[in-house]
Amino acid sequence: MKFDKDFIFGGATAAYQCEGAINEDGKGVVCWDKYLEETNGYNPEPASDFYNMYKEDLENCEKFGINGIRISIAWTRIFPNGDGQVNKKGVEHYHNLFRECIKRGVEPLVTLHHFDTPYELNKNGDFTNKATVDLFVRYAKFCLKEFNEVQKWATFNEIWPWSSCQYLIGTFPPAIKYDLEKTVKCIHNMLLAHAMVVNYFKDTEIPGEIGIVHSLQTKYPIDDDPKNIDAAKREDAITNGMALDATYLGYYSPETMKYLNKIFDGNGLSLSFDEEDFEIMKKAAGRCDFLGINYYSSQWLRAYDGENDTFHNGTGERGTAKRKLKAIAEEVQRDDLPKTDWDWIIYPQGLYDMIMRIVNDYPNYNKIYITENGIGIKEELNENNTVEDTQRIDYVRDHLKVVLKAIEHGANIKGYYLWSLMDMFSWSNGYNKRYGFFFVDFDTMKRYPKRSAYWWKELSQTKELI
Ligand code: BGP
Repeated sequence: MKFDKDFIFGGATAAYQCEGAINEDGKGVVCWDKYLEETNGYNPEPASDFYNMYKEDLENCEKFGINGIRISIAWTRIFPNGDGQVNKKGVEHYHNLFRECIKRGVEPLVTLHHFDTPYELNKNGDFTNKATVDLFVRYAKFCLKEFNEVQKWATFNEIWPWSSCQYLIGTFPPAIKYDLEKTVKCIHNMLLAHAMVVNYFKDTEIPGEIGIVHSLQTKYPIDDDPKNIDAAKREDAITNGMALDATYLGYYSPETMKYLNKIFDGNGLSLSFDEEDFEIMKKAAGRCDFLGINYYSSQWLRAYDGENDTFHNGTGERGTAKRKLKAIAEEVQRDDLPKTDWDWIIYPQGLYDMIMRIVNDYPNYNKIYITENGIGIKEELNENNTVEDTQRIDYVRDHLKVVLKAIEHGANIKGYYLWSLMDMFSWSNGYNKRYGFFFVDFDTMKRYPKRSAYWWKELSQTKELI
């Protein structure tokens, strides 16, 4: 059970969740700035202070064998309002950060949009508005040309969660609930923006790789009742099918359209897309260098035709999550499987099933990185100034085992980035859901390696999973 010598043993971050410095050096306003305080009651400042402490974090990476880092650029540091003039200080900051990565032997994989749309653009409809697509493409082109230290680019992080949390579940700003039309429009326009950026990257022959990061959970029917099988397919079509089809086919397959139409019919709506968008998507479909998979959990589903009814467990109080979506599906909590305090079922086999589905159904996927995987735990420092996070080690080991199995069965997987490199805040769950290799004391900003960091160091040296 060994990884190749060029396998990336990485750690993942996202600008808004770790940088802090939200008003420094000309940064513009992000849709979360006010929203977080007002609705969730916690502050994005100073987060993990990565803006000022990145040198220390990268030094830790080097010390602990972490040879890759997922970073996102904050759009509002480059174009403070999403539009207009370039903010030189923001540009300079990311040059310094990327240079430091290279100096430490920690290769950056850089995401252009990780849930942090500029406030004004989010207010005007986020990606449901095609004006945002054009502005995103402008910002992306600027970054791709400017930051030539970067060899690995991802356009978006998690189009489905970003769209559905804004417009369906209502846990991300502007917190609109149960608007299916907006949700699907947002997904589609982001997939279109991705394709436009990929085409630009390839047409202008920018060196390096470009890809996209999708959140992919396997959707299983709770039993073999045809109605429940149908529900799992509906859920799959809107969460996974749209994203994978657009990325690798350049259109939505007849199967995906069949289940999307069932969802829309069941909600008394009709579905349509601009045909010319598919021309752009088709051109990009074979040109995507890698797929980033974010995987935490899978879902079991049964048919549901009642009214929408959801509850987000953002506090880690077990058994409180609820998700029933009209004419899509109801999530069934399987009590026979382990889960986290936030009701996320732990199921590594779901990652294996997803990888093999991609390998079989989308043979032009090229290459996969596991761009996020990890477990959120309520943790405290012990008397030895560390955290004995054996639960995290077990979680990661079990997921890496299926990664190795998938590689053995023909999947081209080239790296794994733990979510998260160090502790940071979670969008809708606050600061007590910790994921990092490094414990962050949010009062002093001091970092402490957890047991998992030592385990990772050994793994990245030996490449052997035991
Ligand atoms: C992904 C996001 C990350 C991160 C992670 C953990 O969806 O890309 O930004 O937050 O999930 O999720 P959570 O913070 O909800 O626990």
